Amino acid sequence: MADPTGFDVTLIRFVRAPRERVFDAFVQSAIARRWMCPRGMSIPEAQFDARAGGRFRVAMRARDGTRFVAGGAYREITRPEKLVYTWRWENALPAGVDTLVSVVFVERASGTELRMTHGGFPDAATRDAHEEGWGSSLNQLTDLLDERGQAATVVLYGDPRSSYVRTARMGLAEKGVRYTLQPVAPHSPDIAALSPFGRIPAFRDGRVALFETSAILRYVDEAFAGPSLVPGTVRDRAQCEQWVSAINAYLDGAMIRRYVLQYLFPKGPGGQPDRTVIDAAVHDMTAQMALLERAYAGRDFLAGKALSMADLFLAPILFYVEQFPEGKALLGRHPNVMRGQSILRARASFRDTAPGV
Ligand SMILES: N[C@@H](CCC(=O)N[C@@H](CS)C(=O)NCC(=O)O)C(=O)O
Repeated sequence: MADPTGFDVTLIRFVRAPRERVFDAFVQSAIARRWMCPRGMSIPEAQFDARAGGRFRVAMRARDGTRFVAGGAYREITRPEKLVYTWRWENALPAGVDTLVSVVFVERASGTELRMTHGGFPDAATRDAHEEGWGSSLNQLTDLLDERGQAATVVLYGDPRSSYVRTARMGLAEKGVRYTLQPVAPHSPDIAALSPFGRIPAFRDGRVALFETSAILRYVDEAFAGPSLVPGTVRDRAQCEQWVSAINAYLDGAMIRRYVLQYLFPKGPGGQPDRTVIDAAVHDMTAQMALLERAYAGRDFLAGKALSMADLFLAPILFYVEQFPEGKALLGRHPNVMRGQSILRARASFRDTAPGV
């Protein structure tokens, strides 16, 4: 078991899959290479010789090409109940030190409870790094074996009518990530636990919890395979960031908060939309739309040559703007913006996330 003088990681996970399958995922190379690394990494090489005295070796590759190689020897193999093996990094911390992994597989009514200990780390920092790494790896194991796939682990919290929630949903759809949508309202207790400002969306991937749509999309982009949500060049990436930031800081304020919400939740005399507020918002929106019109001149996307996070932030906002008279007229006078929006609106990620209002 774990070294009493060392620092240990203990993780308990429920996977909705038969115990034999979960056990085999730890010892069969073809399966292990599909999950035994943190999200965003890949496994170019894996050999598992799971028999008494046998060894394993697994090479992980990060996106920047850095390789991390671990290997070890089996100490106990009791299929499908228990597995104990040593773990030694060739080139990561703690380098050249044997640590010990012990996994107990407990059969439950609808799946398997996995109790894992990785023990014997020399300090809290390496223990914490392994806790995060295993947490992320076990997310991938769940993706692979659980009948709900990624939706067992990846959860988006928020009302699907929210433009920001739609942005996050579109990003998940563009990446091809399955997820569970928990339809919760801003400032509800569920959201308060995840998002200190009470705003939606919030996000969870196993033990990783995030708030702020751009942070959620950054994570989704790097943690999962699929087309990139940020452009490939330095200039285009910066331009994408510029638009995400401007949409968050200025466009959302005028277009959604001061314009659309004034129609949806009128605050004027007699329960009508407040004209003063709407007129002032339309004034600002006019300048913003002119800016977008120039940005879309001769191009289909806000940054680079393909869809990016910037487009995902803008499309749900302009969808709402177009539902109300001044917004519809304004968009009608900006053909470049409308061309960009028609391209976005034809995508499954946009169609499948229609807010239904
Ligand atoms: N900066 C946040 C903004 C999110 C946001 O404002 N969401 C709206 C719904 S579209 C919300 O939660 N509103 C509640 C409120 O303003 O208190 C993000 O990017 O996620």
